[in-house]
Amino acid sequence: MCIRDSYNRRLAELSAQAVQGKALRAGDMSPTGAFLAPLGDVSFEELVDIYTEQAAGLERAGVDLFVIETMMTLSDARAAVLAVRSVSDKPIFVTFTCDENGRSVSGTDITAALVVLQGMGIDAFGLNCSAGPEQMLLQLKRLQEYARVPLIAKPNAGMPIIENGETVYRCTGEEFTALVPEFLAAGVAVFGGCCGTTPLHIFELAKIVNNYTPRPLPQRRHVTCLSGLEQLRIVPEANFVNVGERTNVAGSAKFARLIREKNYEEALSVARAQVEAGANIVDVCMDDGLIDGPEAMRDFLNLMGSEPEISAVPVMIDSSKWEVLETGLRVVQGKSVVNSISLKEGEQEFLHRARLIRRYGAAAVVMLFDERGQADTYARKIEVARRAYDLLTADGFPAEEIVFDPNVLAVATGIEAHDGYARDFIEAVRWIKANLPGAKVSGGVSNLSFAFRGNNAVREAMHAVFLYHAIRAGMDMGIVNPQLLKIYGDIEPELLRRVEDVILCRLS
Ligand code: THG
Repeated sequence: MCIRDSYNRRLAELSAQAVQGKALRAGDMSPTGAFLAPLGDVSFEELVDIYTEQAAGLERAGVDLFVIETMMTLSDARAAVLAVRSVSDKPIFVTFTCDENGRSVSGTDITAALVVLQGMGIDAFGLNCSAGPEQMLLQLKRLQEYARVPLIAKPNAGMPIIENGETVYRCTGEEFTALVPEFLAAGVAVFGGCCGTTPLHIFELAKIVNNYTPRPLPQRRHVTCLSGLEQLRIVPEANFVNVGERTNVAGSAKFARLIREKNYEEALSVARAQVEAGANIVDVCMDDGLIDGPEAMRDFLNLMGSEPEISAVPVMIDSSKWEVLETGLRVVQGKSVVNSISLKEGEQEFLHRARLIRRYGAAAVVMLFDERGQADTYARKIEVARRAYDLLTADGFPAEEIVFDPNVLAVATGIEAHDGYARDFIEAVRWIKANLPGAKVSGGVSNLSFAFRGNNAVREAMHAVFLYHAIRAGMDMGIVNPQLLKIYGDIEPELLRRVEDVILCRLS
């Protein structure tokens, strides 16, 4: 029996004797002291194993709930939640510590952390430690806007003061509880103390809190929400979301060369350029015969995670191999979107993967593909979209976390059967938005113009015309090169007319 396991069990047993059934017992979990790669030498999988050992001991000792506290990075919190969920169905509370700007130590905005973790199914979220009750209240008010779970406040007894080389806390019990009514108004339903608090503080707290009942949970609109260090909320009235395509070894010869040569420094500059040019999400794909996919995905996402300007935005983890997607899900910061899953290998595999994605708290691109192949006509697209939507939502997958991709296929290839591809995509977008509530629609826009490789003027005009019509039909996001986006109104009229004939299939 290992030490962590028996230690936690013994503590839980002692607490059972002490409370005699008169109180709930929380199994407490906090940072391990080890840093995740690349800052330290612990891998995400090892961290999950460490937390699992602890959670298993606490579960065997019969704790009533799990309290994961003083979280400083989102990765730690995700690892701890995954660990608890692998051994127990008991409630999970998570609290972060943050600075006065609401950032965790690793830079994640706490509202982004809330969104990720509530997507993973935790039961309450909040803050502990941090910079005293006043600043904590400000941050809880920000959290309140997004919380679908009760909020937790466990402040220190005021700001720490150093006196004769020792840290002391000066807040009296009364001062400590002065803001409780405001905390309650901000939706806080769980109170406690942290550094410097004594039984007296908790006694004062209990006196006040016992006069209140928790407020009912707010009914929030279900919004598609992704995050890097910051949140990206895709509300219906939001602008079109650009997904940067260049960090794709299959879509960029330059990026492929940089990854093969392990020149990660310059590869990162490709990602940075995408964000600077306006990418709201970065698509990362390492599918190439000469590249070790899982390793490259892990290393590149880790490096992106240590660059705040890049990791501000969410990642779209792009691969045709499930192993690579799951590797990405483990290491990625924030709430990402997996690109992609489909019904290609049948319902069982589809739902299995969707459940795993949920467990990691990510959203999913669903390609309109089934056992019969790619949906290339309007009728096939809506048939597969309906089926995938019904299967996912019946299984508990939130509709707003489904991003359909109705397959942007190349037009004007010289093959007549391809002529209606863009029109059918646009009509499928319209149908999905009208019939599958909450779902979002995306597509790989540059695929459209593969027949015009080498003629960038035509390609850019095609993309602009396609986007103009697809966005009006309801397309929410697209994988594009944000550095080369042209505006519909700027296209020379003759070119515009001809390109529009092609896109809308107006010639046949
Ligand atoms: N749907 C989803 N994911 C996708 C696609 C999709 N991922 C990949 C792809 N399609 C979208 N990404 C790209 C990236 C680059 C290009 C096209 C699509 C592209 N590249 C140039 C070319 O091949 O001519 C540039 C080549 C170079 O610079 O070397 O066009 O549809 N869900």
